[in-house]
Amino acid sequence: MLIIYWQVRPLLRRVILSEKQAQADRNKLAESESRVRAIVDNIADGILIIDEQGKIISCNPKIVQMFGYKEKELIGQSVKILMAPSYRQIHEDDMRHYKETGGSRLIGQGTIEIDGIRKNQEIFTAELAVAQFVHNNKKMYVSILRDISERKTIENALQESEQRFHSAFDDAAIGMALVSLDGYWLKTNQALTKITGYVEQELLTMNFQSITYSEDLDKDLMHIKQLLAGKSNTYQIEKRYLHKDGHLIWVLLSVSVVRDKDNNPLYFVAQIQDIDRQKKAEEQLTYQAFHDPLTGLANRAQLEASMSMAVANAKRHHQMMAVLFLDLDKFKEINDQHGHEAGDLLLKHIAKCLQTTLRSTDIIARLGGDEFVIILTEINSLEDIIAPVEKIIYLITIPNILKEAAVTITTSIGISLYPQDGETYQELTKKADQALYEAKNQGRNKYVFYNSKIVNSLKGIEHD
Ligand code: GH3
Ligand code: MG
Repeated sequence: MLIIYWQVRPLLRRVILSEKQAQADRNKLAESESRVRAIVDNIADGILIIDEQGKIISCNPKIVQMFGYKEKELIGQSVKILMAPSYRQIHEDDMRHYKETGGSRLIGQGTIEIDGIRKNQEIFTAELAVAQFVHNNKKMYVSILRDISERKTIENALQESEQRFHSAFDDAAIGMALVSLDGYWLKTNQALTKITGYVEQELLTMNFQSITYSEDLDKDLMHIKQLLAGKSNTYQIEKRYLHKDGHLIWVLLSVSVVRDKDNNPLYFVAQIQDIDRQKKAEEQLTYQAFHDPLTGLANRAQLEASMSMAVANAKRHHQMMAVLFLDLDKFKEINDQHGHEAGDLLLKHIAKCLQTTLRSTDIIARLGGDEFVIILTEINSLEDIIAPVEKIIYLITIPNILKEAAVTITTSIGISLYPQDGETYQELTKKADQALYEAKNQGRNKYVFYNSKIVNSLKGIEHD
């Protein structure tokens, strides 16, 4: 018995060992299977096993969740139940190809985008990858599906917003541009090419400095410096560009800086509005507010402002000034004899004559009618007053040809002095007007100082 035992012992041992081994292998397989099952059940992608005829053999919970069918509703069904009509055709073509050649065209393609259809008929975009394997000598397919409808919605929204930005940029009624940190145009729109006269290809080779009017460049650069230093987020200025054909054009420029997530500046976004017409109209209005429309000389408002400045300047430099009040003699008769138009021509001629005779530092204004006021600045002697006054009287007297008739006119002038006769516009013009009245009384075509005593004393100073 013992002998027999010793003889079969190695065999028994082998049997026991191999049974142990088989048990260990079974355990290992079960472990591995449960590991795979856990992965398949919990993976974020849907997994379908399909046979050669396209029938669903098995699916994981994610497929159930993705398509809204119960597992038992899917098993044994054609996979077409999960395909939107748009994709069914592709699938049928593939199946036909498979029958003819024995190979699926979908295999080895990586992932493709398909339209899936849920039980509630909602169509959604999914990513599909297909692999082939053999089970019990039968070819099978494993399809891995990922619902990307949310990603697609975001992608579409992004694309739409990008398109909206592009059309808002390209078709904007005002000029728009992206500008590099060193001032080069990176992208410009149609409206900007209209404002500047340059086409986009030309602008893209230039920087904004080269078309900025030199007088406006410093203020622009100062704002950019502040923007880059983070002292402000945007700035807005009125400035002038040099149009391609050479003329200046006023624009309202609004600039902001785009920064990366670390707050480093990337580029500028500029909005450029053509305000040339408003600006010119504004300039015209300002001009009209301060000038006499007939002669272009300063009007009363401008005279008042200029005289305040001249007084302040004379005070600072301890200088004298003379205020001359001119009124043409018997001007009404010119109008009566030659017509109002001829009278206008004469007024314009006199304005020109005054402008060419006096220094650029002197101020000449027409108060209306045949009245003019002149301020002679930087007076150092009586001669500095008398010489131009006598010259004016002489030049106005020279006959003029108006409408083919020789016209002669004279003028009377009243003179007040700063600081002796007053220090304000009101005082000085009032006293000059009083002196003018005196000149008219004394027979016209002459000048009279408001205060002859001062003139005498000035003469005395001169003689000393
Ligand atoms: P006097 O020597 O006293 O100054 O006599 P005058 O005729 O010049 O009288 P006054 O200065 O009082 O009148 C100025 C005249 O100027 C009155 C008006 O007929 C005329 N006048 C006023 N404005 C205009 C104008 O814009 N154009 C023309 N042509 N004449 C004007
Ligand atoms: Mg007059």
